[in-house]
Amino acid sequence: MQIALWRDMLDPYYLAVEELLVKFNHIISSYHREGKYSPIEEVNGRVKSISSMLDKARRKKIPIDQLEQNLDDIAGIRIICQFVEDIYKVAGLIRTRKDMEIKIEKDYIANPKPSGYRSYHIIVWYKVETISGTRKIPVEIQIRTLAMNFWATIEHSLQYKYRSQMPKDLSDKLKSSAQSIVQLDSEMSLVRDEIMDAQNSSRIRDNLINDILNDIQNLYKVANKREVEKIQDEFFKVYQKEDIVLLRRFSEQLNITVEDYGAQSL
Ligand code: 0O2
Repeated sequence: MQIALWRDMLDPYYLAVEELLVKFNHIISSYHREGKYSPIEEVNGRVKSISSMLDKARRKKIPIDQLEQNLDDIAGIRIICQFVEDIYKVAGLIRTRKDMEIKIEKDYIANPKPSGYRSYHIIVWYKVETISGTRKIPVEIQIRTLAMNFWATIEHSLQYKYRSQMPKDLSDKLKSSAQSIVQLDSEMSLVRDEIMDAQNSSRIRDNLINDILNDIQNLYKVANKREVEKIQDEFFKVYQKEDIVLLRRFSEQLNITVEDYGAQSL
């Protein structure tokens, strides 16, 4: 593969990353729209830089013209979760999808790397449609908690700085801080239900307020202005009471008014 053609070679990988980001972000927003806790906190993706591909090829003694056949992480997606349990939920979710075919799974949570690295990796086959036809390419999906990601980001920068010569006291410190991350993740798991409840309530409240404001705006187009202003004043009173039950009741009553006016889909 000539260097000049690398941009063409990478094109399908860019497409795969873009499409997968849309799909995983859609999963997050679907959970949120239903007022539910999302096992995915955030997602990001990248196509491996050419210099990082060259470094890896040199490290693993891969001939430059065989990079595509030998590198599974040219396209990479990173899914960040709040809790370890969510990681396995997301892995299960990926296994059920028809648009991703599992190639390899690596559980570095059950079997951490000697460095202390923890994360769940799934390499999937993913099809993209290009102007030259369908391409089936591997994509590496790394799934980890916020805490694991914090550790991996710091450790990765230090690895980059020291290459293969990380001072022993530093690598010992990283190994011991990896243990603290295990501890942190397991303590957070103990309060997972409580945290999920709190986040769900806040999301349900946000959704209710959004629905109410949408309804008021729709009514404004068709109903008597004074009546709408009265509804709005009532809403502010209910809103200030900070009571989700009252807010839900208000939203249900408002729905009936909106239906009476036929203003649901304005
Ligand atoms: P970068 O710069 O992040 O892209 P294998 O052939 O399966 O033995 P491979 O392909 O390196 O080896 O797979 P592995 O070991 O599952 O690692 C894939 C990616 O996981 C790495 O890509 C890193 O992103 C991450 N990773 C693995 N081990 C560590 C680690 O000890 N610390 C950190 N911070 N990340 C790690 P790259 O290409 O090595 O790096």
